[in-house]
Amino acid sequence: LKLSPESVALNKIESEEWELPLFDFKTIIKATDNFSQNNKLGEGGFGPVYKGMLKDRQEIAVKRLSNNSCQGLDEFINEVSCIAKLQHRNLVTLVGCCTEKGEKILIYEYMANKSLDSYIFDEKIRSSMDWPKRYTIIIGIARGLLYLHQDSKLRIIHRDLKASNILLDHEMNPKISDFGMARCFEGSQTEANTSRIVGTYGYMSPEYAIDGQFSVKSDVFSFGVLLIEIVSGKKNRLFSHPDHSLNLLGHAWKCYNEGMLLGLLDEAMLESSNQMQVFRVIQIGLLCVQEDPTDR
Ligand code: ACK
Repeated sequence: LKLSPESVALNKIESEEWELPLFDFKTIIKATDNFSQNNKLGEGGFGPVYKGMLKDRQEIAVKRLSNNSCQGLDEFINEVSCIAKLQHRNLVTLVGCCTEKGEKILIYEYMANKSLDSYIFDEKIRSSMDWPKRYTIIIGIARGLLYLHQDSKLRIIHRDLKASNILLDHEMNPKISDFGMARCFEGSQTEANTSRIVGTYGYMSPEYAIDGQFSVKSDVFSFGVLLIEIVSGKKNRLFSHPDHSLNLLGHAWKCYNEGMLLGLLDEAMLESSNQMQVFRVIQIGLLCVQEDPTDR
């Protein structure tokens, strides 16, 4: 019997290696009321997301991958294998999955306040986000990212960090979501090259957008763009095309020091006036995306 790589990967997901509950299709259907429009939360990159509830009344988000692309299956396997091993208060928790009947379904904790995207780019809603709240969100994202990069045993590069992939729970705590494009580094590996560039242009570092080279630094670049967006409320058009990024920024910041990032953010929070805090956060955002001054 020769198993296709696909079925080997699925068998792996179903084995205990991932230590995740496998839900049967009936349970999922029931939980989501037949995947109806009524409980659809939205449309993600790989298919619709529905709201559901488990037997113990825990609210869940059910991500159902569209069945028509094998690209979807790769991403599904990638997402499960990556996130199943992760546990952090600033990462959306994967509750379980289902691979029955050719389905590829991921079950996540439900995030009551949707994505950061809807808060920062809507002027009316944004005015309800005061500075302490914005800082809590910024620090939370930084903590989640640091966990991915260094605190979890794996070194994970998210590769698609952006406002719409930051979800907010009922207390407005931010959690990084969508690991479909993430890559795990093994051993002493610190960077990789790919010919298949995935992610979102506005947030991509030049070396990744142009040469397909990625590392923790490319995530930090995206984090910098995100910081500028949270502070300014504007989608960063400056970086919306890779050529622009190249012309305007040259090489992305090369001297990323993981410990430094949280320290700088903490310092910014200690500033005495709101105005100074905003200024410092903009500085940090720019530092994340700017040319490395020591690289000349
Ligand atoms: O901005 P949103 O309302 O938040 O619209 C998108 C949509 O599904 C497609 O990604 C929402 N979504 C994704 N995952 C979750 C989750 N775990 N809890 C609540 N909503 C979610 C996302």
